[in-house]
Amino acid sequence: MKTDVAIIGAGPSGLFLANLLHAEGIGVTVIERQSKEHVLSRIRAGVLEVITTDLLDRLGLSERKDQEGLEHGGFYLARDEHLIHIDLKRLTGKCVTVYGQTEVERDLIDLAEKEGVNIVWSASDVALHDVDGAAPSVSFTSDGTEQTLTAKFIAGCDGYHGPSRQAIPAACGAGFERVYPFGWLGILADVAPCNDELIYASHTNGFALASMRSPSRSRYYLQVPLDEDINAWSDDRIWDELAVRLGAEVAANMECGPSIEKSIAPLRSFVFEPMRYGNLFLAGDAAHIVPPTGAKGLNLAASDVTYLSDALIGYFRNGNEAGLKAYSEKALARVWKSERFSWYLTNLMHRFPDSGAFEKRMQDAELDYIASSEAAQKVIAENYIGLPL
Ligand code: RFL
Ligand code: PHB
Repeated sequence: MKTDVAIIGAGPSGLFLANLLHAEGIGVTVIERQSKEHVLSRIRAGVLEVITTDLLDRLGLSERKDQEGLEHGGFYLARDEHLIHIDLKRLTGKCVTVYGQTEVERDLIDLAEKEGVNIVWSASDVALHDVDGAAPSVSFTSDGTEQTLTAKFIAGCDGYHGPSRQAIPAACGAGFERVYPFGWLGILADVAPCNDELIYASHTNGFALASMRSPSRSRYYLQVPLDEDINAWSDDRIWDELAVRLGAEVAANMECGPSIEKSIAPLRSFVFEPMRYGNLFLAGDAAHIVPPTGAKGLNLAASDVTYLSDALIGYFRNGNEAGLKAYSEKALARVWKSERFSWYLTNLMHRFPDSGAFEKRMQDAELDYIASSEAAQKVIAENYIGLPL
């Protein structure tokens, strides 16, 4: 098998890239480890920046997003009972869109299937070969048959644990990492959201987030210790703890109900530099991870893929390699700023097990400052709606 660009991974990075390149007549094959059903059952990000909704619009995928997505002109930071409104619309002129990653992936898969993009689901033993040579290839097993796909370029869109980044020799790159001493317990339930905008709450017991997927589906998170057993958290215990951390006023509007999904995700900041090795280009979580506090993970995948698709289109249209040469530096400049914001918001809003009274007062002072300063609110707002490409 032969193609122009072999794409490893059918998450948002791989699916966006495949559709953008295919629309320009560039040959792509996507190789995904999981089944389509599994990919469409994963509950992940929920907040889209304008650059991400723009990408959906560019692919002609506006309809369902415009109908079902919720435009949010602001969100709240909460400390104990006190709410600080960050008015995104007034401070930046822009909104974010609440539309789940699962829906984004469903739209991208439907489009790919309609347009005849080749996606190999449930591929095993995926391995990269000769990525810095003249004939890069990807080998994999599909339906019990070993296959090899040769390509001009390989796009590593296979997330943090995928094989692409591992194919780069240790001497040719470096990872920068911070692992946080806690995770987020997430719960999805078919109940009306407690508020019309998201609430990020800092509480002595730990962080909590009230989010949503639709007017009848809510998504909540609780900071929990890293080694927490999910079985220790019955639905009732989760609702009780959310009520405590979100405060009485918010809790009065909180509807409780049976969970549809419940899981614990660890929090990590990670960046790998550079995002290119030979003919291999990394995009999305394969190259970087952010803690979810700033809602940046999916949006960074969208910015990487915007840069990478432009660069590949430039190459295949007129042999221009300038975009490919600039890709890593350009993508990393935006990645590091989103890393900084996600790290900042995580530090501001969570309880750290080794922090004492001094650190707590620093967090309180910062939240007080944000509450009283339009300049501070604007800094948060312009990072939250997403920095320009
Ligand atoms: P993805 O979505 O992880 O997709 C990578 C794809 O590669 C496949 N893969 C392989 N394919 C072939 N061969 C192999 N050996 C492979 N190994 C892996 C995987 O099956 C998968 O389909 O990366 P991508 O496309 O870069 O997209 C990034 C986003 O998914 C990610 O940044 C966000 O979802 C992060 N994230 C969140 N971000 C937010 O902004 N807000 C959130 O609330 C939020 N919650 C989350 C999250 C990530 C989570 N993960 C990864 C466990 C919650 C969770 C649980
Ligand atoms: C979500 O709805 O899953 C969500 C929203 C905002 C975040 C993180 C997760 O910062």
